[in-house]
Amino acid sequence: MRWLNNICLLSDSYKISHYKQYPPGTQRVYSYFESRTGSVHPEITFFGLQYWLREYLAGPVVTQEKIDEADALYYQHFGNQVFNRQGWEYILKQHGGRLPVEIKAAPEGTVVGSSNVLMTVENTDDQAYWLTNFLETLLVQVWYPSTVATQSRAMKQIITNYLTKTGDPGLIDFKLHDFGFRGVTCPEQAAIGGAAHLVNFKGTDNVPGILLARQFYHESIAGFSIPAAEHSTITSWGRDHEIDACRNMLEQYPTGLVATVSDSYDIFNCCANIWGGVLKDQVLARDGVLVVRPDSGDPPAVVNKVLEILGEKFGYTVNSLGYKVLNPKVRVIQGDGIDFKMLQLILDAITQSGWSADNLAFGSGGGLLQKLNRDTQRFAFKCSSAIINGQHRDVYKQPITDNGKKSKAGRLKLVRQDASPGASFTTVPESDPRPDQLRFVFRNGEILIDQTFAEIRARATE
Ligand code: AOY
Repeated sequence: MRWLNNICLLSDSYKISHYKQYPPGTQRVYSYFESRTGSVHPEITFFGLQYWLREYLAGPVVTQEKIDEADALYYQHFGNQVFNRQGWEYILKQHGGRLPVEIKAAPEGTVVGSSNVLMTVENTDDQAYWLTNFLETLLVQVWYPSTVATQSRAMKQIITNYLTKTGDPGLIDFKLHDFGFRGVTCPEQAAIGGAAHLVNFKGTDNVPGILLARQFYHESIAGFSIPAAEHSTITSWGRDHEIDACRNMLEQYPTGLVATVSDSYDIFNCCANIWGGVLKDQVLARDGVLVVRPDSGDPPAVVNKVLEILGEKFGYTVNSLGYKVLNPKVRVIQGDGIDFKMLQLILDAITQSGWSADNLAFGSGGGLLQKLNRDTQRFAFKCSSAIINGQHRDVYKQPITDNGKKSKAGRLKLVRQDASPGASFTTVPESDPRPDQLRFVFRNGEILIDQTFAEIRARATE
């Protein structure tokens, strides 16, 4: 980030005041991050921490200029001297501006049942007891890539189920394409959410997602795309010239995959009389695949009808599973209205009509990157242990007004339930003899583990 790079200013305002609020003699604050029961998906794909560590927390991040800037800003913001200038100057002088905390985390790409510990944070210098939870605000933002990866993986499972039942599950990598760049709030969010989706898939139009995987996870090209039309490139030819726009697509891209949005005026006419009519021979002669994109109407009904028309015009075969597969020169992509629920409705509708899921790919924008929030998987960061005057203390909350908000107590580890490699995870006290699956990723300003996108992808498919 060219700005928003002063760590003293990257927290909620109230956290500035917290250093005075812990009990006297507080030396260590130990906190953990979890998804408190999956209200939507029961398993979390943990992803994105390495971006926050590298972009915001690694190296000497505190300078005298930043402290001075924060001191002045907070004086105005609170109308009082609330800022912990001494605390930050201590980090600058004693630690060269490096953050005296250590962070353990699940390996990225790990799929963990909800209500397990995913990360722990603890200060490494008694004077910096206040720093652990100061970092909550930034660190909890990992909820976003983790929720995108979780939701994208759930959609992958749905599509895979239908491919297995009606076609070829080997096609899964390109079955859910990221259309979401325009629908998110800023390029950084596009990058983070886009990379999270690429943990599970390889199709994307979200270029920043590729950039994040390249810059922070050593993957030179994590996602792929193809030439494709938008409405302007079709409608600018004029209402009576849709056919010329379509012909132009075939001529400009004589080989390979090419996608054309086909609902500018009448998707059914375009399928029957343009693609399957005047241009049919050209489509069949093409050395590649034409991907027809409907983009309006009730998705299950429209997709079904488009498959029927294309089947009638271009022909189809019946595969060994008994499902119809279109002539290999034509396929369909539905990118309008796709979220977790709609995916299921469309796949169910086409299966009922005897069409293999092989015929269809999906695009998803808002449903993939924006239709979610921190409560989708109920992510939270809470203190569970402290050392006060040399004494360890278990720390937790348990509100009578919502027992679901109860937090864990003590120092935690994440273990496999049993010795088998794919065994599910459970959270136990640190004293448990089983090996901790959390690994130290950060200590005193240093990043301790460099995870690659390839290993993260492999973990997410374990
Ligand atoms: N892209 C597959 C390649 C991408 C897109 C991007 C918003 C594509 C469309 C397509 O076929 O049709 C952002 C809407 C569509």
